[in-house]
Amino acid sequence: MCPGSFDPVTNGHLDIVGRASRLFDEVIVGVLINQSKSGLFTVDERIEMLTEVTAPYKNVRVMSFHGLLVDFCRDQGADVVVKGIRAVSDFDYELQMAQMNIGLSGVETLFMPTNPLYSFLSSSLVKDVVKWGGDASAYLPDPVLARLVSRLKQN
Ligand code: COD
Repeated sequence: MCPGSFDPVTNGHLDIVGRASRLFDEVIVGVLINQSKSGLFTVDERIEMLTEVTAPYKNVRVMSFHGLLVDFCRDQGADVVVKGIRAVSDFDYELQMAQMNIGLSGVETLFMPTNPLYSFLSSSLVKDVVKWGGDASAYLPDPVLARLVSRLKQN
């Protein structure tokens, strides 16, 4: 299970999903439906983009979920959560979540070190770069960049 907000998916996310797809028979990308936080893209749009950019990985499927990640993992029969760690700053919170999740249900979390090319990359940072006219082409898959540019032009 590779969970997240993916608002939108970046090359950092994609790198983790691609590497997970080589380690596991089946990978689910779980997009959180967060009622208390509206994103730039709807959950359906995020799923569309994720489905397009993960198409080369034949064992990856994209789904949405709400509520607890561990419940979604149980429903889908997923017993490992894969998370990317960008820097030490990610680790504190990720460790708390991993320990809570194992306490709640026994689901294991596997931490993967980020590709150094993407270690500073986040969805919010790329949104800001594109909003102010910066070049984010190294950080987003082409179709995602195109949709982001068009969405931010509308806003
Ligand atoms: N390089 C590598 N990996 C990256 C990068 C990058 N540049 N950017 C992000 N990632 C990875 C990280 O593993 C990250 O966790 C994941 O991608 C998703 O990133 P985001 O930013 O899209 O998503 P988040 O951090 O908002 O997602 C948080 C979750 C949805 C995973 C979390 O809130 C959750 O599990 N919520 C469900 C409710 C729940 O169970 N709560 C209790 C938790 S203990």
